[in-house]
Amino acid sequence: MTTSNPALRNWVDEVARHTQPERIHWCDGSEAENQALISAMLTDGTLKTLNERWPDCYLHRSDPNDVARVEHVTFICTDSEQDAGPNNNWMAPAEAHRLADGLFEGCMQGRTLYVIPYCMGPVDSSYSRCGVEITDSPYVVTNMRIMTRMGAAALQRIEREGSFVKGLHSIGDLDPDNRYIMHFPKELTIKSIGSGYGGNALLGKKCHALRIASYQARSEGWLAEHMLILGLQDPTGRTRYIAAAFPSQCGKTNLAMLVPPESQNDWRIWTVGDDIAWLHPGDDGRLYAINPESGFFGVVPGTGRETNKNAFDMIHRDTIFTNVGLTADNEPWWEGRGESEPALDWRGQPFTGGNGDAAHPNSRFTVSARQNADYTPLMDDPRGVPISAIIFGGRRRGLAPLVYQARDWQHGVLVGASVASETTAAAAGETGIVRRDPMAMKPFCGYNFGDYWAHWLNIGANLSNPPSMFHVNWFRRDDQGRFLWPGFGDNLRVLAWIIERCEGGGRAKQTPIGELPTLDALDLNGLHVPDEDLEALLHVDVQGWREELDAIGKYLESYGDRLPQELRVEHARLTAALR
Ligand code: GTP
Ligand code: SPV
Ligand code: MN
Repeated sequence: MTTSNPALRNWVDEVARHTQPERIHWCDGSEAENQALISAMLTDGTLKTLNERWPDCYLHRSDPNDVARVEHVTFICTDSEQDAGPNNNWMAPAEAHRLADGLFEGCMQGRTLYVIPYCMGPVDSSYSRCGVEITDSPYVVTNMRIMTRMGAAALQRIEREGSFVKGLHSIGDLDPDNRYIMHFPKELTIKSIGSGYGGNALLGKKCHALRIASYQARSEGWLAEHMLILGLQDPTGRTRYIAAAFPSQCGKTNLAMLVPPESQNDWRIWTVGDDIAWLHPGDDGRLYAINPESGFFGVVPGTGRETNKNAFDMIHRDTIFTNVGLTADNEPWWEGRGESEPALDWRGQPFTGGNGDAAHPNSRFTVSARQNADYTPLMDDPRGVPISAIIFGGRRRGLAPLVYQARDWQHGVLVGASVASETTAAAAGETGIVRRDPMAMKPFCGYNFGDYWAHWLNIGANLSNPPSMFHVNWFRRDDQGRFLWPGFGDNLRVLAWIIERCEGGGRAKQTPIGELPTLDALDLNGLHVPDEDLEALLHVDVQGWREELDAIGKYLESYGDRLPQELRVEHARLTAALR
């Protein structure tokens, strides 16, 4: 196989001359191709089979120094440093190319170069965008086949349209000192070397669908966001769609496929997406969302029958597990699985209980979205789904209440820009540190956050029927560290209030930070939350918020003259309300 597109042909030739692979394979995405890759990976130990209760499931162990995204070596290479902004690491494009090209030189000797044409979004949608990833990792190929529309149909679209994002990837020598994830937004180019893990290596995901796409979206009038998309069908059968931005490992996958509690089992959830949303203004003045992905690369630990039954069930067949433990009878094991015991940890070492986690805290499953019991064919609708509410959230043990509503879009943009959350194992580095993570996009926005907030304000100003905006926090704790809110399926109780608010109903009280449910507003039928916990969850700590507003103000001002004036006005308004 090859291509009629000269730009693609030339690029593959040029990369092959430079990286010197032993052979070149153009991926067609077929089942036969996938099976051949899996057999080869089973032979060389890249993948391991699991026992017969886990049909067509495999375990992959990544290099122990390569288990998460690496933000400190992720670069946005715009001409001017200002355009990347204080939210990104910046390198001049020429210097970045020189550095990357040096590392890529001859790096595929003895390996196969795979050419992966893919489409982010339904192949027949005008909102979708194509890319081609070149990689020397067959593990990346099998993951990209699940996560994107990969192969012949994508290549046909590329040949028809002529444009595509170029993503060059090699696992290199896996030396952390030789690891770089570089983005050249103007050239629609990504160069990633030295990692075989997740968002560092599956270039369609964070590199293309967020960093490059957010940059493109700004000039084209849409938004590329780190958001889940779900449909919420109420007992009358009416479905509304919401999009929610939570930072990495803060509950998107879980919310996107939540199982309603017993007392609300006449509600139904439809999962449209669990990680990325591309949002476009529609002709009717509403915002429409597509999920550019076709699978889930989800956090394994915590996935249990009680917490996330849909995810638990869907990962029992046709699933790639990365960095989980193993039981003595060769089943995958992770913290929160709730059955049996680990014999080996994620490195393949005997598990003694004293040497940390059995599954790595950022261990992941890769699975087709079609295996989810809440799958909806609307995932493949080229028009996307109309969004009624946008929800921001973070992981915070204090301060941020369970839920509050922003007055309007402009206030909502300030709420999104102010998101703070504890760091998690999704990225290398210390966990549990509260940091600003605006719109959950801190690691993913391909340009200056000041310009990004201006773009958000602009999008909202041009919508005659914009989504309502909210903030949630499922992660409030008491002094002993116990979660105050049960979370998971019970989060539906909060979503139901949000939908009521969107339709002009729902009991709410005015507070300086926004509108909160009154103590009797949430449907808590069948749930026991002690009164004092509910009061704490729905309390606005005015002194704490004054300090928070100070910190937010300083953070926003660090964007200098790129900070939109509207956010200064909103911030001043909130500060006054808290006085
Ligand atoms: P990325 O894939 O990294 O973008 O993460 P995500 O936002 O999809 O997070 P995910 O749903 O995988 O959840 C991350 C962790 O938080 C898992 O261990 C979950 O079990 C846990 N979690 C999710 N929702 C809740 C909740 O409502 N309450 C509590 N306490 N934990 C939750
Ligand atoms: C995240 O870290 O937000 C993820 C996993 O969804 S990764 O694809 O590795 O970015
Ligand atoms: Mn994510």
